[in-house]
Amino acid sequence: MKIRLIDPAYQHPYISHSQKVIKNIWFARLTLTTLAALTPPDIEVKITDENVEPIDFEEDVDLVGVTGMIMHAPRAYEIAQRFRQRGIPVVMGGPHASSLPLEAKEHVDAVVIGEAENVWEGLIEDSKNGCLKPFYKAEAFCSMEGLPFPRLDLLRKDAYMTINCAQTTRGCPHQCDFCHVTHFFGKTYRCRPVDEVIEEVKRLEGDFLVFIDDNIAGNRRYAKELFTRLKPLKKQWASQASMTLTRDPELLKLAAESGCVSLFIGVESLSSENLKDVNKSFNQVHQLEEAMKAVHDHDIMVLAGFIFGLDYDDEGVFERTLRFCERNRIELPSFFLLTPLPGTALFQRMESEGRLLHKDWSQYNGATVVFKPRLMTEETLQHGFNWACKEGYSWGSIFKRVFHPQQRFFTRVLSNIAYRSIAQKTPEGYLPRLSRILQRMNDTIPLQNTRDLIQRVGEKIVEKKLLLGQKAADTLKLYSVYNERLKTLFVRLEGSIDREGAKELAKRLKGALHVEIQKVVLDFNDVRAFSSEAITLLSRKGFLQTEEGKLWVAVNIPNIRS
Ligand code: B12
Ligand code: SF4
Repeated sequence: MKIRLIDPAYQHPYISHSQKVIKNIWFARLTLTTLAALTPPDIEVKITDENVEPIDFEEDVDLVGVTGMIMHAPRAYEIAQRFRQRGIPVVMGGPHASSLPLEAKEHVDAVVIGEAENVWEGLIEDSKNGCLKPFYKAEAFCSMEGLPFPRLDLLRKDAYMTINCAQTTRGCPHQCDFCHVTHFFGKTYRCRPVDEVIEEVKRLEGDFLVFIDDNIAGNRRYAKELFTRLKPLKKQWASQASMTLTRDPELLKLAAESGCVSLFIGVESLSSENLKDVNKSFNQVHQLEEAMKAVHDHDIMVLAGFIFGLDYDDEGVFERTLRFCERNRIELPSFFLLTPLPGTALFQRMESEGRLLHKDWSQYNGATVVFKPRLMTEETLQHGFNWACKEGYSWGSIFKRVFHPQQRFFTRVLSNIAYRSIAQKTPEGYLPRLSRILQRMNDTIPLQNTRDLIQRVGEKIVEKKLLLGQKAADTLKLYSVYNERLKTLFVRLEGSIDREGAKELAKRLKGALHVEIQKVVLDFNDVRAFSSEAITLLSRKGFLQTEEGKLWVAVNIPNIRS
């Protein structure tokens, strides 16, 4: 019996990669090499990754297996159709088919839902006997012990940056709403025996490998043992980890000592409201800069993932995020558009709110807007994203992020050049019109005279003196968000306002006016101390109107008369 396993190419005008790019930055997934390893030895099995070589549709085979992420689905279905026209049965598995098995079944003879380890041999037997079932789903997740080593020998070694890939764990202890891993593996996080991983790594040629885990440090005890055992092998490795790794100095040090040279870390957003909204509050915004520094201090390169289009993102998010990357010298920023993947909590929410624009899966690629954003129009989100991708890999930005004395300087520059070649293919975008304004309106204004401030204690009660032991904040913080759909700028003030602070605030508010903005809502609820002069000044300038229908609408203003 002969089996051909196929990884469909993603055919898109600018997101699909050229052979050169694949050679420079891609590593091979372990999907088909794992399936091949699970195939009984008496069966001839071959792999075609259509990204690097064409499919022979005339080949004489008995069974075709196709995999695919969401945006590969249309191409996977085309491939299936071509083989089925010749009477060759096709089976499909992978993230997309596992989420939408009924849809996949319309195009193939059999669908494997979830992991293949416990069903693949049986499926092959059924295929031999001409009695394929429509669906195969293992009753439980497979054991992580004794997994066969992936058949890397079946890949075209010269086509990728590396084919040296291994997996140490499956799943992730977290459950971020947008992530498919949680849907696929449920709440499980399973680790392979360290001995087996070490044996597999030893067999890999060369001194660099990629652990394709979703979160290599999800179980600290396991990770510590793994890293300790990796040390003597003197390999260099890259992987993915959640931010929690950066908070464990011992683990981070061990990772570096064991050869970790780069980590993909899902930062996702600089807004704690966004992170909370997608169940990712364990990324703590106030610790982000420190976390990036901790990774850099161990000379580990950071590939930071950011998502644009979350519900609390306004049009200031693109510039803010890019400046964060530059300030924190993030070597390889990776920007994605929020993409609701079928099966995820995010998809369910977007669908129930009627916010999905369509279900053309080929567009669900992380670089095309496929849903209605909350605070922006689709156009603004798409253009802002395009701008960030291009600007993030402009020479100016690369210079700010990587040009300073550090180890592996050339590796950092070369990877940026490779990423730049992809970023340049992004269609033109623009920095949204209000971006600059929003940067100034999300800032901290230092105060000059906090001694005479009146403390605000409750809704109505105001005391002339500060409460015992309490000190008025010596800054005024501005948090602003622009809702493009409502054409309204919301400004939340936090801290204290003295006369000078009020003057600066008034200046910024006037400067924020733009033809786009039809209303500015000023919220004083979190102003804990103020001077009456400050309030009088703001009132005289017209910022404290409370009537609806005006340009300025103030809410929760301190009551200076009580
Ligand atoms: C490595 C990886 C990558 C690499 C891929 C490199 C390459 N050469 O393609 C990189 C980093 C480039 C990448 C990019 C992206 N990725 Co990715 N990636 C992964 C990752 C971490 C590991 C894949 C892997 O090797 N797994 C190990 C194998 C053994 O597991 P498996 O693939 O699931 O296969 C098992 C079963 O699914 C089943 N099976 C799978 N296929 C088939 C086929 C048949 C016939 C059968 C019988 C069974 C079967 O059997 C296997 C053994 O049990 C997965 C997460 C994960 N845990 O799988 C995400 C994942 C696949 N990626 C994902 C996404 C979204 C992307 C991006 C779109 C991200 C983005 N927004 O840009 C891009 C798209 C890139 C592209 N153009 O193709 C999602 C897919 C979700 C979905 N529903 O489609 C995943 C699940 C991650 C996530 N957080 O949600 N990715
Ligand atoms: S931490 Fe990463 S891998 Fe884990 S659920 Fe969240 S996004 Fe997915």
